[in-house]
Amino acid sequence: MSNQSLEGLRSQIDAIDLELLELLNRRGKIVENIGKVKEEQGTNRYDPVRERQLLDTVRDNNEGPFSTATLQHLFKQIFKASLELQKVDNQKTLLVSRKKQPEDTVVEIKGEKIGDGKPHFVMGPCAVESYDQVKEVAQAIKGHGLKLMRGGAFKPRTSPYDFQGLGIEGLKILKRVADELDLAVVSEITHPNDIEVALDYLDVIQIGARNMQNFDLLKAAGSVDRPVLLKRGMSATIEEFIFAAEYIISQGNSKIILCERGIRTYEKATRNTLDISSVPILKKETHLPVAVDVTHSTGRKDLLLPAAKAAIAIGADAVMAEVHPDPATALSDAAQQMDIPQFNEFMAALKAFNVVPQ
Ligand SMILES: [Mn+2]
Repeated sequence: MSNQSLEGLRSQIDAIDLELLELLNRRGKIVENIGKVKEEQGTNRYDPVRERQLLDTVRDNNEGPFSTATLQHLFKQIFKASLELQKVDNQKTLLVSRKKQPEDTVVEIKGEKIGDGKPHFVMGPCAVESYDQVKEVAQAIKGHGLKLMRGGAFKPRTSPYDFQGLGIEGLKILKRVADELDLAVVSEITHPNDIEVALDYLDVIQIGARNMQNFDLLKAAGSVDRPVLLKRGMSATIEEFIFAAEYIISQGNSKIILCERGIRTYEKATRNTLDISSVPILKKETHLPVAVDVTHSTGRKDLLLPAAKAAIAIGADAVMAEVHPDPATALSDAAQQMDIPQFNEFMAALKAFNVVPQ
């Protein structure tokens, strides 16, 4: 075959490629319009029956030289790309999305403005054990000019035989101590039916890692006017985490603080793997403030300070850690809670790091 005819054939291919490109994008525009119509109708974007019909049409009309399987594979890729096109469109409409609201959400809790650009701290024991225990930690928190006190009353534990928390009694202790010292209480609620009761005792409703996809609980927390601290599930992707927050905001409550608390990986040197890069990703994708729980992500006292520095440096709005007057006797997470002198050192080191208001 002469060079000239080869060039002629190649220019035919070039023209067809341009035509294909134009046709694919024309198809894409129609797909976008279909997406809009489906959204108005509230119908599902993915339609397997329609896709089957299209694949059958390819089979019935294929005259070669490509095999039907090859062509069906190529068309499957086109269908997949079309769905992706609609997905990007769909994400624009998420209420937690930065595209929906470009400015930061600031969650105000008794004067503390989480998301105002300064680091905030949520400190306190893993579990509420007694009034005296909570009071001692609360005084140390107050001593550092901090406002937010955490403490677990409902404790979802890995083993059903481990300490399950004091329940409502624990919430009452937290509330009493917080009132005495003008602190705000952050505590976990594990059952949708307890959300209403929690309003009497809590300034922030925490939804724990194990409940991140408890959709009834998310909806219940979303239907009240109280800030929610939502922890990332231990095996949840960032996308799943964002959708969990969307469950809350979709019910009307936009006072949400996202909390990275480490994810499960093969690494055993730490209790979980602190996914530090999730912080800027979450802040980029959503308008919500982001906290980092340095206790449960690392599970190691010697890593609390470097992890807290990293969290603040990468843009976290709050750091959460556990403090207990006598960690050795704690009913849960004994190994990883700071005692009060360690907590004082932790705060002093962060002040020296020059990120915490003096
Ligand atoms: Mn704990």
